[in-house]
Amino acid sequence: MFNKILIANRGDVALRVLRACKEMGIQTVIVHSTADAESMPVRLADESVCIGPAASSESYLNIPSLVSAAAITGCDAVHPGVGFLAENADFADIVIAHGLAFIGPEPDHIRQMGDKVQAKISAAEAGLPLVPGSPGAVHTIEEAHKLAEGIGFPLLVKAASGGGGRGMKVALSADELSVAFSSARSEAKAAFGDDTVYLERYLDNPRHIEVQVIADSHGNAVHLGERECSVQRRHQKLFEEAPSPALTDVQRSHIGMIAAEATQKMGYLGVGTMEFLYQDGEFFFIEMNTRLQVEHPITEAITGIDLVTEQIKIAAGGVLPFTQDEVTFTGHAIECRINAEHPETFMPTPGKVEYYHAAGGAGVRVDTILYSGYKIPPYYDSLIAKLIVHGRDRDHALARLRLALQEFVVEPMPTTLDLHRRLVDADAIKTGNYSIKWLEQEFLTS
Ligand code: MV4
Repeated sequence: MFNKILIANRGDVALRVLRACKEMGIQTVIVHSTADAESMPVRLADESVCIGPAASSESYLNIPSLVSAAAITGCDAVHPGVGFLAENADFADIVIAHGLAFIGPEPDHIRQMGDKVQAKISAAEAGLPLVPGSPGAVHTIEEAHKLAEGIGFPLLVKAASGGGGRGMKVALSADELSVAFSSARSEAKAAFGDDTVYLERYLDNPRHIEVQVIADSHGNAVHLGERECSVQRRHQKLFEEAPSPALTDVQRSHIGMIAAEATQKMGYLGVGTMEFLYQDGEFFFIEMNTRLQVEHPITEAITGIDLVTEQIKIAAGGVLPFTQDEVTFTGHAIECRINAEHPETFMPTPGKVEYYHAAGGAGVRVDTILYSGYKIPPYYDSLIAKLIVHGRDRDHALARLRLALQEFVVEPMPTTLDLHRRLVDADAIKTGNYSIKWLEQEFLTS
């Protein structure tokens, strides 16, 4: 096992990883920017290293500073957390080249899944169902028109380096294809420095359902069920639940099984998430995330498995301590992302928290770095707390969520707590009958 881990992140996820390390008796080093010097993970870690100024590009994304911090403190492993460099294959390569373990998948898997065209090719080889589309990258408009005849309209032009919706354009008919193709390419070039695009049939009203997988370096791979992540705004998830209210138990074990088999065939290592669109009873693989996810606690709640301690054990060469048959699913879990954002305009609301009170009680988990007096910096994403509830079934989880949201206080700034308080009483949430369009096109417009 590792002696000392460098936590290359900030915020609630840095604290999440820190707690896992402490529980395992592993020494911790936290890095931080000047803006985060007073943060809770910095106070709680065994050691801390200031790696640069507030701007992420000069601190949390500064690879030489991070690797130097690991070297001078004598770490033997690096945990990248969520976001920042967690899916940067070059960072993983450099960490490994410096004799440190990277707590995550192998760099080649990160690289492969970062290229969405490659990701689809390996997913198909591993037996996952794809959205019908171009067999690979599409380089010319003539090629696009030819392929589009077979795919049909409406279709999407997507950036190979994309994700998060950037560089994605809809073409409703053949006369819109040229404009969609060239604007997707130029947007992709500007955002990612890569103008490679591919085509997919456009699904007009899908759900976003993702499957958590985990694999060790001894050939064992299992799935830990799915998460329903359709409640989102501008590709930012706000509310996630597990299991998905849309699936039957048969569909659930089917998609889980094929995801676990694919993970094993790929020789994947560590935790990962396979993202699917689900529409009219069918699953379509779209992307794979090669990192821990923000919403991992809902999977932890229903499985009782600690994803971060498992991640660390796997990176140290450990064997998965459970088989697929030993993974059991209990009850229902929901996560609300509480952001320092105005609940209607979604403008960030950084500043000093004068008063903080967390919800509590049975089945309630709060992952946060908040404390009364904490100054929410304006430089980073606005997630300030994750509220996770677990109940015996979906109605029980919703009842616990409603109560927890009543108890939760963050003052004086507006936060998305108020949005969640309205959300829990929405009909579509009560029934579980929503798609990726529901929040933006129905809930937020009413
Ligand atoms: C799609 C789609 C419909 N049809 N692909 C958006 C981000 C990227 N990760 C994939 N995305 C989508 N791909 C096909 N063929 C609709 C979306 C999409 C979406 C997907 C998941 C969660 C929220 C979304 C919001 C808008 C569009």
